[in-house]
Amino acid sequence: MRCPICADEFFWPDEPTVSLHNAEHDRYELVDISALSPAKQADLARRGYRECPNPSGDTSRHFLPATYANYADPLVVGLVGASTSGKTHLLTAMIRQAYTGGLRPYRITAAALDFRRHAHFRENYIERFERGGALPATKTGIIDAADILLLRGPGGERPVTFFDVAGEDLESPEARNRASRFLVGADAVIFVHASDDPLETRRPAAASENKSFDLAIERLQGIDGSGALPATIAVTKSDRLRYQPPADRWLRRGDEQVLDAARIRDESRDVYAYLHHIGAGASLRPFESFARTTMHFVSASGGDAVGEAMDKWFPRGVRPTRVLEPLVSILAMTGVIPGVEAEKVGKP
Ligand SMILES: Nc1nc2c(ncn2[C@@H]2O[C@H](COP(=O)(O)OP(=O)(O)OP(=O)(O)O)[C@@H](O)[C@H]2O)c(=O)[nH]1
Ligand SMILES: [Mg+2]
Ligand SMILES: [Zn+2]
Repeated sequence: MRCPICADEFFWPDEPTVSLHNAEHDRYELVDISALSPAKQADLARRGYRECPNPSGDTSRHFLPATYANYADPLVVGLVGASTSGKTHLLTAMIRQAYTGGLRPYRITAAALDFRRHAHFRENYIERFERGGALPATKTGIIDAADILLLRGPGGERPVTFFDVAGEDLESPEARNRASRFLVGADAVIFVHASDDPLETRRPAAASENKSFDLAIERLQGIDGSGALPATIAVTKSDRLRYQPPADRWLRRGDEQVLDAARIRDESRDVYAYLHHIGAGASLRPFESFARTTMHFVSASGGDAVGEAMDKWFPRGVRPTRVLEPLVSILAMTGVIPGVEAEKVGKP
């Protein structure tokens, strides 16, 4: 199997042990479960971890949920976008909504697979976001996943690992940048472009350059079969476009309740026209580079934050809009949402 964290392939031995996290000492302890009843074994496996043998040794020690290898077809989804483009807010709003039943129209439920990782994500991201606090910039040099969920639905059970690293690392041309290595194991990519964002990204909105997209595409193209990788472009911070066609009409729709490939194609066409019109042609490169792509207008917070650098908040609270649409497209293109309609998503 392939480890979702370090992207190395390794053999997962059938050992009767799991590592349990000891919170008091903040360490993992190896427990032999062979003498326990099957019910207790299953319970400990659900709560326990397995250390990745870390074959290339290019990552620090890391642990996977002990049940990870029980699932046949795990997914790794990465976010790519410039620094302050809105990746972390979008991922937080997306995972939050997936948890609160947002994928119900597709008969998919979401649960934590990695309980410790999810508890951390909940406390530090979801809860802060729900209180109307802006989230801090992601630290550079992080080579770890944000969260690992288990999605259950008509397509079976699929673990989904999300990567959200610092835009600065994604924009760094340094060869073999460790933080962007997740791309090597990615099954799908969410490209994040901030609409109307000259202030925060410190570049004119029209400048047709998108280093993070270019570098990621270049890196992905070095991998066999990467052309078939499903990708979606999320134009986030679209709340700033809410009175502007064509974004207004999509934002007003709110969350969709059915999968409709033709509607997704219409939205993609509108996003394409928008990006083209503002001269952000470079942000359309994923569309040209991958066989299956969709594009969406989204807003994580629903409005601008106020305040200073480390202490920013959303004065009217947060109102995520259409944040699940990029994820739903990815789920359709990766078969997590099965069926004939899903098979049409992202195709011309
Ligand atoms: N108006 C509006 N502002 C947003 C939205 N999402 C994020 N922002 C603003 O954009 C800033 C940056 O967002 P982040 O999610 O931290 O961006 P990032 O891409 O994760 O940035 P790095 O971690 O530095 O790569 C936030 O502090 C917010 O002020 C949105 O949906 N609407
Ligand atoms: Mg971030
Ligand atoms: Zn690993």
